[in-house]
Amino acid sequence: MSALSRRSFLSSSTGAVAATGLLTAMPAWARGAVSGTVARKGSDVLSGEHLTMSVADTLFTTGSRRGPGVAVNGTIPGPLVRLKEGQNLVVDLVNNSTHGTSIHWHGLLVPFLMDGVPGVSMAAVEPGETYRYEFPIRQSGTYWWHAHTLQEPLGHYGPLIIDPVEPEPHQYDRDYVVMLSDWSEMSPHEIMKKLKVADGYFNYNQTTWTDDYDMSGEDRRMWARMRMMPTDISDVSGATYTFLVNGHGPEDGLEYLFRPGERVRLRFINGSAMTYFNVRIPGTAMTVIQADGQNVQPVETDEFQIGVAETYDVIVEPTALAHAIVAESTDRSGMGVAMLTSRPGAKAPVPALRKPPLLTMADMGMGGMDHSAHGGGDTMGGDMSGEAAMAGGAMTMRDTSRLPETVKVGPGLDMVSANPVDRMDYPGLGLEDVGHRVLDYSQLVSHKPHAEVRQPTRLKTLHLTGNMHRYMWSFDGEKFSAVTEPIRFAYNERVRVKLVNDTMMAHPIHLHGHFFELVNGAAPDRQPKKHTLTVQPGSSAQFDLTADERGDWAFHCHLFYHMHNGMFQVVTVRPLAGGGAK
Ligand SMILES: [Cu+2]
Repeated sequence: MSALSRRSFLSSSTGAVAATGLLTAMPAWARGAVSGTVARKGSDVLSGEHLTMSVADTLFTTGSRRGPGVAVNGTIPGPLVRLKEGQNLVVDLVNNSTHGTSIHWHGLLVPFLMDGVPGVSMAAVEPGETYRYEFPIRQSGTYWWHAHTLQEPLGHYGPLIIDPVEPEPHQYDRDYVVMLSDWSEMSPHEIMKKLKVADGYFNYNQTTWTDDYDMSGEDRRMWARMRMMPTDISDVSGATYTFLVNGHGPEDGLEYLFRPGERVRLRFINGSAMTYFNVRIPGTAMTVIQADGQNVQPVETDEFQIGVAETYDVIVEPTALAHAIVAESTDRSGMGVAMLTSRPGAKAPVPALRKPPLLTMADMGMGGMDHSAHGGGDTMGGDMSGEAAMAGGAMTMRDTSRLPETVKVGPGLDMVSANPVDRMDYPGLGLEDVGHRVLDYSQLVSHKPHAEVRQPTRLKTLHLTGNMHRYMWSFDGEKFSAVTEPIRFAYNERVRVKLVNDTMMAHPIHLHGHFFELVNGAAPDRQPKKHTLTVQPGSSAQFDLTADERGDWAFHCHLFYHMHNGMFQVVTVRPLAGGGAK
């Protein structure tokens, strides 16, 4: 935001104070009630050992859209919390809004009572209340914070950077946050209601007999018979979302300045409720140096997909006058845009939205099946051998006898992956054939070897399950409200967790309070550490976990409406009392 518009914001909020007669020293955002206050876009920086973060209801506008928002310290996103590894932190969370609130420190190693998940580690902070967080900072890297309540999609989130004690492994001249998010003028309650009524409500890319998708009539009949759509990629799309970069919509012209020849560090954080982004900076390569706050061996790439709640730090050395930073939603219904520019106002062309991708056999959990038996081709729009094979596929997809008995079969489960395979080397939907380099998980290698080299002593398998048509989501067929037992790990146990995705959507699975290591083909002591892992549609993915943080921890899909509709569990880490963990 420019100095000028900042000034006009300040003067207009002063006007509001005078008009309502509240001549206190409190700024408008600290008083709570909406009173027409519009959130400022972008973050201020908060540093030090004692911070105050005040939550307030607000309005938000972007482009021609205007609707409800929740601001922290007056901005969306809220403040950039910038800390130093080894310091202590005290945060007073002041709730001036009309709903329950909390802050979860995403990716931080904190005592579990400081983890900020209402219902698991604390009660929601009610309107008018203040809650004090207090914990030491034991790590460094790029993270973020967000509410674990319905306020999150409204704007209650912000970036978190912890500078390391040791010097950074890479040199750079500028250091910028690129926080991606999605905002709707429709309230989260309303969106949830619409998804319950019709899961395709926001899908404007529906297939019709007159569209120009590359599909045969046979394929179309097959998809129709399964009551599924190959374009069913995002539950909520650009039809209602505006995609934001640091709170700025595409029309706001957000700029990141550089001088030619400089090395620029961009810290990408996906703070969206529901949107996976494909990130490109046409005309310049990106060198990925950090994933989820952990340094990785540098990987040069031209594009990467960032799941909800993941972070990637990259270094770029731009050469042109300007480059567009493009964050295209995976369903290609819109994009977040900002300019990396060497001169204020200079712009690079923004590429057009690419054609929406189509789901494939692999996304249906048949990735490893012998396609030749069905006539070859692994896209549903390919040269499958006809309706009989399709009908067979549709039957296989509902074959619940393939599930272990730990999975509850019921109305909450409408699909089973017949042959889920590991897809760590998959770049993400629609990026298989873009004609340039795309990052995938198999390329991530820990920058330094880690000390933990124990082999896991146990394999814990969990199925990611759902029923698209009823908009029910779950682990092992049971939504959270029906679950009676947490997932138990013994303190210090080394366990391998296998996630099997029985749905046709990618789920970003997040474990609180820990890092786990992706089993991605890297040497055991170089497996990359992450806090959030995308399990690709119809696939399996494994991570190794050392359960070395005591307490009760949330474990959930980070797609907001999946979490709220059941894909949530509690992981309990306790010392063993007698027998072994189950
Ligand atoms: Cu999910």
